[in-house]
Amino acid sequence: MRFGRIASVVAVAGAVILSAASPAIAGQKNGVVESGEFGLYWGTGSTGLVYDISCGDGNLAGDKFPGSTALVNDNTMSYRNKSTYTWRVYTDAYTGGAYGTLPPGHVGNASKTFQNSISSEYAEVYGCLP
Ligand SMILES: [Ca+2]
Ligand SMILES: [Ca+2]
Repeated sequence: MRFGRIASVVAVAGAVILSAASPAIAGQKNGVVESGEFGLYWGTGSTGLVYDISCGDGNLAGDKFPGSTALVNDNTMSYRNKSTYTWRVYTDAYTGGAYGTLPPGHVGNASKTFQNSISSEYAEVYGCLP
């Protein structure tokens, strides 16, 4: 009886560790825009595939949407900023071309200049912005 009680305590502890570990799976480029991340969506209205980044990407050329072979560069139509920083998106790589700013919490569609034209993106914070 005594061993039975110990076994059940261990089982409960194991379950707690399992649920605590699941946020560790989270991260950028997992196809889910989580807290602290910025997402570029293939479609308008935050639909379709999403490229989720936590700090920045200087060149989207060659990058693919997570779980897909679709390319990100010049191929996104909407945004979701789930970080506490303003993000900048650029029409060329490495902060080139036109740029737009997207405040924390912003969800919306790209304006005409940025539709299927974004090639780099950065969080407006020291250590991310070049
Ligand atoms: Ca993510
Ligand atoms: Ca890249």
